[in-house]
Amino acid sequence: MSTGIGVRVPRKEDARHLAGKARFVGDLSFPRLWEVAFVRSPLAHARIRSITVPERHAGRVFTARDMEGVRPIRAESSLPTYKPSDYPPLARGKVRFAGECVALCIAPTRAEAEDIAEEVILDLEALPAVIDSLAARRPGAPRVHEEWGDNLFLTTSVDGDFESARKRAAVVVEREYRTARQCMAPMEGKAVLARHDERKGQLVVYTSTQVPHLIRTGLSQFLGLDQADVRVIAPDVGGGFGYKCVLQPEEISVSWAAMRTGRPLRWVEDRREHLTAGANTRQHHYRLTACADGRGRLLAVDAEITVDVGAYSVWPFTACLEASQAGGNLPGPYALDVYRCKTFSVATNKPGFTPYRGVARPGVCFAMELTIDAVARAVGREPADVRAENLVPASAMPYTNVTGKHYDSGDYPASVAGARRMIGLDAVRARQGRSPPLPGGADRPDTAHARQDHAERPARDSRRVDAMSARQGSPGPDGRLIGVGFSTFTEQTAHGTRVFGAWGLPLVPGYEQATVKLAPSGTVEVRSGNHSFGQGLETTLAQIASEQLGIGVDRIRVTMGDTGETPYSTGAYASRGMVMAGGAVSKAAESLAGRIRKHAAHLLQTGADRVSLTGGQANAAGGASVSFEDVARAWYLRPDQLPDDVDTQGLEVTEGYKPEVDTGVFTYATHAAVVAVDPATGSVEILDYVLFEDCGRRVNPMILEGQSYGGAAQGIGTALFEESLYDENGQPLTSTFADYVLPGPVELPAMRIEHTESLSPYTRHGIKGIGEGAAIAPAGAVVNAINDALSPLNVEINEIPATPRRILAAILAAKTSGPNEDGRRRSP
Ligand code: MCN
Ligand code: SMO
Repeated sequence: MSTGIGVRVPRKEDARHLAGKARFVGDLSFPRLWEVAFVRSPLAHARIRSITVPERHAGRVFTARDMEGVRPIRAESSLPTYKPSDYPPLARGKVRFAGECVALCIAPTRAEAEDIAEEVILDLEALPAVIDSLAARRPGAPRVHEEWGDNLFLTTSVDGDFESARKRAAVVVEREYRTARQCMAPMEGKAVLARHDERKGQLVVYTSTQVPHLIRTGLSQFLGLDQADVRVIAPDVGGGFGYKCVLQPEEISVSWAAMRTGRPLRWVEDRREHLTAGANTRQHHYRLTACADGRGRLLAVDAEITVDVGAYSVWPFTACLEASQAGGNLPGPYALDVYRCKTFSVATNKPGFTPYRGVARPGVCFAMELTIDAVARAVGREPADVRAENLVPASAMPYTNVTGKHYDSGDYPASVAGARRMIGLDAVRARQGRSPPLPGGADRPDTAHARQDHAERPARDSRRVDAMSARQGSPGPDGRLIGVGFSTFTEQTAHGTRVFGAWGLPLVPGYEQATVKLAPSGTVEVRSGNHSFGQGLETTLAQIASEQLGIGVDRIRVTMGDTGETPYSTGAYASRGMVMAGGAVSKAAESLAGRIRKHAAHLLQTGADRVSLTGGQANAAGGASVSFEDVARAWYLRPDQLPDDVDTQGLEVTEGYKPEVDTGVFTYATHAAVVAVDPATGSVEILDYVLFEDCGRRVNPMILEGQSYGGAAQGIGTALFEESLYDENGQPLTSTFADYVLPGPVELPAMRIEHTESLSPYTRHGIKGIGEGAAIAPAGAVVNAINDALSPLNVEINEIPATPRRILAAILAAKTSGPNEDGRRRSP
């Protein structure tokens, strides 16, 4: 049976995960290994007057003063308005967020190290903190980096003739949107173990990362070491979601302390550290104005986007990445002629911003998709129709949009049609007793039409139909309101050099390399410097090699995550693994297949072009065959069987790869949700959820579905639950999972997924990335559904998460103060 491209091969890595044989940083052990605990700042903004270490702990506590010669993390960018920040791994002079590392304590156990940390005395002079990103933009706001004249890491702008488009518009929709600060909450937090290898004279760092080679580059840069003297190994990694694609200060300080003490040292992030001091992401604010004609066709969009970047810029992706992505991606899948945008990347006294699955696009998708629905309501049409009519049509592909993004292939409107069919839009509308909502509160349901035969709804799951019919109507018998919402996006994946270069990053990723080898035993080894941390790349890279070499994945060993064993790679992020590492493996495996055929041809006494590879054998056209083992044995152990002019390149190939056009390949999807909102409590239940998506050629459809379920689950967390809160002094308020609410199986709907395959013309096998995609659309779909449900109450939610508290507050405000001038009460 084939185990090549398109086959639902069970994940290779699961054999060890399910048997408890996986090894994470926390599982490693070395003689003399000690553990690390950090003293972290209790204040969000303060000058450090002194740090006092009790005499009895001398040699077990280190501060910035000890780390002579270690450079602060500094992510440079060539963008003209950008200001880099200096982020010392242990605070120097000042602290700029609550939770910033101030001292590193070591002891045989974590508990003992924490006891020592408790006894370190910090004398801090509190400074006023700046917490709100809009307030931080105002002149006179306290400054996070005193030497700057303001709190702006970066401003960007795109110009367009918005004003003349506005004059032509039949409707103008103005909105303010907010997305919450969030964290990623992977099962395994950050973890790093560093030791000095005496024999090799090498610093060896085991770290839970998506980007081992980048971490090596960063460690050598900031510790002042030659890259050859650093080896980074990412063992099993329990999820990353972007959090682990940047260099963390703890990676530097633990590495430094291991060299200083000559002792293996390990730090494992605990949940409180993760929730309060580690992972901060997603927080955007939008002012958005859209102009449309009387049918809802977009004429122009104007946006001001503020991203709350926190105190420091991460390396290497900088404080620029999020807002640059937001500004460039807001027009999304829409054919828009006029676009004007300003972005502000603002420093505040919160932990620095890390990329998170979808990078900026969950925010822009939310803002744009709510705007599309608002335009549809303004013109009194079905949002799904208005959405589909505004999308770039398939006939225009490939299409370069208003911000210069080059969409390679696809049929975006067909994804709306697909999601519409899957969710049964007409049946939901019939059940609601209203056709598309009308503007200005005129869309009250005609309750006479509220009862419908639910048999017409084409749902597979009869329990779901029952749940819907029990709650049908508007409001239904249980008082809940039903709503349906859509959300469409196109996502640039596997960005190439030009795209990263345009963001001015200190490193410009682009190509990828892979090594593929026929081992002496006749099995295949694949080596990639990319990493597999949950997304299944270990299996899908093997599938690509299997496709090219005609040997089963059970006989292919994939090695990743170790700079000592793999070719350089900038690593796993930007949904680039399958396209880039997959492309490199494909190319290297193809070359290797050619060499195997050549060697086999000698053994088979035929021409290489008459040899094919299947089932782990080289088969001559006439029927004779030799096994890969025979071929390997001939080359490695019995070259006397091969002619004198044998190709001495051998059976190990390293190839580099980048797509033919390297501006990224665009995956796209439409999600749709049906929700029931209880106007008495503000609670939301997702009754149905569908995804209709594309990622070009699917390598492993089963793994992909897992990617989509997981991504959508995170997106639903963004939509309804997750929020990292800080008080006005910058004190984190969500420090446990009791306060930071993650969706679990009870909150998540049973999702249904359909795939279409719009092959990319630019990549090997037509593959596009998809690892981030499903996290992008849920907030748009779910909140559009909530707003559809609440439309009889003239309530519109424009802030996420759409918690019961926010929904109730908006309903109450609509009741007490009536609708806004355009007939709706909005939040915020
Ligand atoms: N795949 C496939 N066919 C395709 C495309 C992808 O079978 N045409 C499969 C591959 O197994 C691939 C996976 O889907 O590994 C994701 O593909 P890709 O889009 O190439 O993304 P990467 O491999 O580069 O993974 C990174 C991506 C990102 S950027 C984040 S963030 C994210 C994500 O993947 N973090 C994840 N998915 C995650 N999944 C898990 N379980 N854990 C994370 O931390
Ligand atoms: S946030 Mo994913 O690592 O690009």
